[in-house]
Amino acid sequence: MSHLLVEKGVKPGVALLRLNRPESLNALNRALVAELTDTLVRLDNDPEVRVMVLTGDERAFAAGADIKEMAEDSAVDMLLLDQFQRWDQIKRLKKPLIAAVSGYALGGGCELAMLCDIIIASETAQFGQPEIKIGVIPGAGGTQRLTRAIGKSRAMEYILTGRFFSAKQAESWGLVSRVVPPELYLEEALNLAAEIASMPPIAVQMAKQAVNKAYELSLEEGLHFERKNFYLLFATNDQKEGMRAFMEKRPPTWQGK
Ligand code: DAK
Repeated sequence: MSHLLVEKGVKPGVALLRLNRPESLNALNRALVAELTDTLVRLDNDPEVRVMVLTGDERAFAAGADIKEMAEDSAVDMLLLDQFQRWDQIKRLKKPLIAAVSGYALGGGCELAMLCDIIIASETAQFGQPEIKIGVIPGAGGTQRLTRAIGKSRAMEYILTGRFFSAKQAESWGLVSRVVPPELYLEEALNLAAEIASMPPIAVQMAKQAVNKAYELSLEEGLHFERKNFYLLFATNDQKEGMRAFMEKRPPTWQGK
């Protein structure tokens, strides 16, 4: 049975993906990670989709990788399974991916949320990298992305103790964009997705790429990258349309070309 529910066109240009293993708090077993990454890559190449939203349920976004599945694995099993390649596919998506997080986002669940471009959280969200408590450390980017997002001292504190932190803390430290009441977090994420989906799609992709480079390049290299993408957009019909529509005082019609 599929543990991922996919709904295309939930708003214009928006696809919604729901992790659906409620009996184990959406723990990410290998089958689910494979289905999730295959689906994300497919939607990334689907012209009808401009923005993707990933969510779980009220109780959990995802409580981590499936501990029961990996408990008896050896280092060689881990190496041969090459799950990291799956996670890297998420990083390479061209279109924006928004996480709508309620309840637990722990371990691999927190890492999955951090792989998304934007996180909208319910007041009930709890984040953490509790891997230390089961004898390991974060393995899908947690030590790097959490540190970049909330700073070294806090990341050390939470990664070395495995303690959870709240949605409010995550918001005040800049890990999430916004915290909203539990009944609104998904709607808020879908509305944001619809707003982004109404923007010129190539410019959206170029902007996403450039913002992501801010994490990886020096300022000089990042500015250079931004400039190249900026020039490139002057080769699109949408740039001409956007600027002409402004001068003609009418709304633009995007072609995605
Ligand atoms: N894996 C498997 N099952 C899980 C699970 C998990 N991560 N989290 C919860 N469950 C299951 C529980 O075992 C329980 O199942 P039954 O016992 O009823 O069969 C069910 O979900 C409900 O959970 P609880 O009964 O524990 O519910 P509570 O409300 O009492 O507690 C909790 C909620 C979230 C505090 C607790 O379930 C908990 O501490 N869960 C584990 C959290 C955790 O340690 N997460 C980090 C896992 S390590 C990799 C990439 C990533 C990773 C690894 C490799 N590669 C690329 C190779 C990531 C590693 C991790 O995430």
